[in-house]
Amino acid sequence: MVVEQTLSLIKPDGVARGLVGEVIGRFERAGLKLKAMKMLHLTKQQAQKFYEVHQEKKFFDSLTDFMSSGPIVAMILEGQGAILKNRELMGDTDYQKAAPGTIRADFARDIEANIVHGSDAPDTAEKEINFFFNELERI
Ligand code: DGI
Repeated sequence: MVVEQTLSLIKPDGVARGLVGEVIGRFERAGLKLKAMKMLHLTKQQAQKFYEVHQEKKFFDSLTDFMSSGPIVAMILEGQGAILKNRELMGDTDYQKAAPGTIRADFARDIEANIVHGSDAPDTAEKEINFFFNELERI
């Protein structure tokens, strides 16, 4: 399996509920290495840009309101098959369909406020990493 990097976000609900350490611990115990990390608060405009692929969806406005409602933690995770591994640790977008033991099954109570974001493919991982981190911030 190839060594990959992926972008992970702990969304405003995860930060507000004190789940940062819990989520990062799960990533580290699964063998994903933290290569960069910061806390930031997106503006509505920045959230719209990040989720632009969803701009035609009916939940776009509430999703971007939510994503700009409080601080988030952004991370670059690295490891063999990191993109899929992170998606597996997160669980299905809909927490009610997420496998037991996944972050969303264990903590999410809403399809939108679902604790974490993770890139879904190599091209989106590269794009999303570049959205949040410049060259100096990456090791
Ligand atoms: O990559 P994911 O976060 O698992 O899912 P995605 O890229 O399909 O959607 C991005 C986010 O948009 C997701 O984490 C929560 C929100 N979302 C997705 N589908 C729905 C939704 N929000 C609402 N309200 N309703 C949806 O059907």
